[in-house]
Amino acid sequence: MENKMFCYQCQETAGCTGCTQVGVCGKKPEVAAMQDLLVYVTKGISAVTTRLRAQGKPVSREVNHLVTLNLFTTITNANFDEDAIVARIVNTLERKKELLVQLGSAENLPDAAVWEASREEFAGKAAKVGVLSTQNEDIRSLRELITYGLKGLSAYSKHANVLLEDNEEVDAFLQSALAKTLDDTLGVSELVALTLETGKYGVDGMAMLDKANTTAYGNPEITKVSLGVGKNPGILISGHDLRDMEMLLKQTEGTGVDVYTHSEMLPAHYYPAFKKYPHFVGNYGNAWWKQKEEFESFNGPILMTTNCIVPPKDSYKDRLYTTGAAGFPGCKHIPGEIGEEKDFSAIIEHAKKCASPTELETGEIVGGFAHNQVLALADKVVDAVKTGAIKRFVVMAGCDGRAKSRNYYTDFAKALPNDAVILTAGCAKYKYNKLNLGDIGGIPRVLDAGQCNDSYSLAVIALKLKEVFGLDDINDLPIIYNIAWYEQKAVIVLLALLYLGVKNIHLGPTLPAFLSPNVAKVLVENFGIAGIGSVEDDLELFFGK
Ligand code: SF4
Ligand code: SF3
Repeated sequence: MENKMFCYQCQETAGCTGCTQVGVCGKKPEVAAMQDLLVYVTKGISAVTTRLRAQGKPVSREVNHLVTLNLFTTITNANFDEDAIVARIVNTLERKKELLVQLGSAENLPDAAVWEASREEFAGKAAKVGVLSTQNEDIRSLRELITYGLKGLSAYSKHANVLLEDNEEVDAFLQSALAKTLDDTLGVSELVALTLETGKYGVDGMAMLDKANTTAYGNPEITKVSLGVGKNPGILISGHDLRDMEMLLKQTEGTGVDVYTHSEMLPAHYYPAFKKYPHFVGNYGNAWWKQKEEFESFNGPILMTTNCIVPPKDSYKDRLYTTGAAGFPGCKHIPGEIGEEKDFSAIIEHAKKCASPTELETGEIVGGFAHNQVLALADKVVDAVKTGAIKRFVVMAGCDGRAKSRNYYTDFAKALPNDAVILTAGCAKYKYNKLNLGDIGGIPRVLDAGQCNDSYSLAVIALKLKEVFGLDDINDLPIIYNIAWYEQKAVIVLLALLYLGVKNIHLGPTLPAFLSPNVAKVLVENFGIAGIGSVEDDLELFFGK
């Protein structure tokens, strides 16, 4: 069958090789094509900005934000709206034209940097610039690995940008790296080096976001989050954007409408600034992939601030709103640029007409173990390690997903020895955060640092423990890494960990399809990256018989 599209950027890619007819995620070929073209023109404008910087000319924040928002828009499950993506291509081409004038000469710039066209030509061009346009499979693999890492970095940068934090160095790197993925003179070794450098900027980007979040909303602290529901109508907010969270909480105050978090927004409960709202009730449901059932029974409107959107059922499509990088055709999009106050009144009025949520479960879960909170407990943790009460930490951060094979993570968590503590972040936690795995001397056996970007916290904790125990190598700590991945934010987290020198990371449920055999070999030989096996085999591998 002829390929209508080619995308292999996420873990659920068809047949572990590539989606070629339609995305497993629901992405249509037309949307995939426009995403390919958006990535292409974003690489093009990045080649221009990189040249401008080399000439000592400044690049505006607005252009930096355009680049990151473009990439964020193409992340798995963020935006399915072809018109919105086309509008971003058109806007990027216009901005690029202005920048080319500033540059003066376009000599030796790649095609992506000088290409311009009308809307009618987009589809034809898109067909020529997708992933498969790079013939050599190793170069393709590395270019995509870097591009996906940069997509993740863009998402995290954008979350910091909305809190008015910027890092010109990160943006300059991001754009120069994008431009390098167009450069046919770069071979495997240069691109491997660029991959690791991307990890360095991943650390910087996550540090910037951590600073932005904690400056704006305080340090996450131990928090019990209710899983039940109240009697008022509610709004469910999903995704990762804490600035949207803040605006929604403020605007719903005193309206009689409650606010619930979904999936990756759960950690919002851990921040002091959000705890003060009495109508911030709890968390509803589980990870992103269960939203078809759970959004139906929520009964009220849902605000998607980022990925992961599952194409909605008709039964609740009119209740689904998007904002920021997120989009879905036919669903209302709430506009608002960085620095602007968004107007959520339509969602609030909508909620008032809806029934209260149907209860899915009761009880509570505990979280809030970001670096500041864990370091506040450092003495207790260090003691527990010294006395042998805690023998191992197991980092099980990352993503959740539909694949049945992900039950491995539930079974693995259940089967862990009682003296092992799970460190987590991201939506992967929903595989085991309601199992009641108990505590060790008051330290819960599942320590949730927050969203996927808060994996940064886990690195800070590891580095601190290394210091406390006087170790030279981060790999001498009693920490096992068994990470689940799904989309491209997990890629930047992985590259960041590699940059920090972490070895022997296990990645599942399957290794990325975009790793060619040779690139996978480089990761295995230099970093000990491995997949997962059966729970029994892996327990034996990690803990011995
Ligand atoms: Fe397929 Fe994943 Fe790409 Fe969607 S994002 S089209 S599921 S590879
Ligand atoms: Fe989840 Fe999409 Fe990755 Fe932020 S919301 S971790 S999958």
